[in-house]
Amino acid sequence: MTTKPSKITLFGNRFSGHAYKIALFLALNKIPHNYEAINLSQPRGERPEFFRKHARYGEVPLLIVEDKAFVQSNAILLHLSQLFGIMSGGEEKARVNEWLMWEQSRLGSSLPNLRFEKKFKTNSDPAVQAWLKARLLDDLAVLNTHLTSGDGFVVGASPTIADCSLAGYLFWLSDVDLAISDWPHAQAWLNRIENLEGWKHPDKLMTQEKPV
Ligand SMILES: N[C@@H](CCC(=O)N[C@@H](CS)C(=O)NCC(=O)O)C(=O)O
Repeated sequence: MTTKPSKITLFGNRFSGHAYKIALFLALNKIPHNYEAINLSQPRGERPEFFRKHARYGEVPLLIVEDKAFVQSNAILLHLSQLFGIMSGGEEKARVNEWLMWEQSRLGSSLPNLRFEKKFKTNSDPAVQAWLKARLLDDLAVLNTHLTSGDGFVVGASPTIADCSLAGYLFWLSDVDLAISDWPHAQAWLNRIENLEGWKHPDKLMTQEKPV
């Protein structure tokens, strides 16, 4: 492990599961940090200047470690895991990385996009919702099947950054009118995450937020 950074700031939004992944990692590992809420209903050009300067793609999460900026949730998780020497999966690191890549292209795309269409978008196209829902159902089946075997977490018997990532949006599954109980192995795994010391629901973890 390199020297522990003394100043970490997470820029997030209380509706963002991608930001929650980082908040969850920091909470589970009791890593002191500041939290700054970004109002995503503001046009990109009107968001705080510091955020606009450092968030390369205009999105949360943005993590500032000392004076360096990091974006893209799974890249941030990888960086934090390396920085603190924790939750990397040890000898199974390649497997952890595999799930992080899958999350970005599948579950971390289908679920947030369907949730956005249903919860936040006016005049959402039912065909778009149907396409996203079909992908999401496939993704939940993949995750549930994977979790039928194994030692309790996505890779091995201890939580890794793959768990932080894959759980990012799942505590909000009811927002897309689905119940995790239909995927019992995924449900049992989420319960294990909920029982970890320091865990908080996304609605509780990113609270210093003005309503949007
Ligand atoms: N691939 C990115 C996705 C980040 C993302 O989609 N962020 C959304 C919130 S969940 C955002 O900031 N949207 C605001 C905007 O696009 O203006 C990651 O994993 O960090």
